[in-house]
Amino acid sequence: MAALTLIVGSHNYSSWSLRPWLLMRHLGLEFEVRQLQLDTPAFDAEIARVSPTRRVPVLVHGDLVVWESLAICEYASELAGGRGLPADARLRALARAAAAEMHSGFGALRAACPMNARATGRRVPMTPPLARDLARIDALWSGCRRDQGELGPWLFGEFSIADAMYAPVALRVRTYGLPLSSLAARYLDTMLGDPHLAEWLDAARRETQVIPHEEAGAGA
Ligand SMILES: N[C@@H](CCC(=O)N[C@@H](CS)C(=O)NCC(=O)O)C(=O)O
Repeated sequence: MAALTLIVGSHNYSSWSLRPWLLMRHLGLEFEVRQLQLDTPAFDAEIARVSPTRRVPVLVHGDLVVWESLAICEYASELAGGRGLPADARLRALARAAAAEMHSGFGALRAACPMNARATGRRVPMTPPLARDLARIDALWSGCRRDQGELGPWLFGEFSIADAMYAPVALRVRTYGLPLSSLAARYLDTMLGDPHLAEWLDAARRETQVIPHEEAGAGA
């Protein structure tokens, strides 16, 4: 198999990079990571050479270049023989719906609470749009726990693309102290206890880069 290279942004800030990276780690795929720190001259100089959208993440597999985090996750799942999605067709449809909902939605959460993996103790105002996004996330997480809890600790039992998509949301809940129901908080604990996520967090803590416009809720 040709070498797989995942090009990612800053560990601390690049939520879209975290998603396929975490899935690929869970799938046990061998891959190299190339990092382009966001918001730097090096990023601007390099990104157009590797990404048609000038964004990360990008997966390079031989002469194949896959952009868009969700497409990378789907391709990684295929490389792993379909792991990363539930074997059951109905659950697979629901996992894909949950993943797509994250990929295309939750604009208020993403705008108010940028991923800042290493930060804790941040606070932002709870506006109605943010509360609506959070309520929907809570309903999804707790519904999955209720319906699939006996299959395993993740949203659809085993770790899937859906979990990869919500990993940055879990980090946002932690950073900004967002409130969750007890059932949804159980899923949060599973995610925050994940050893692969801990590896990404360690890398984020070692980074010294600070992007001021991504630093929300400090001193609030
Ligand atoms: N829809 C894209 C979003 C990718 C994206 O916005 N990536 C950000 C980093 S998290 C980026 O590359 N930003 C650099 C820029 O816009 O200059 C995906 O799912 O991969």
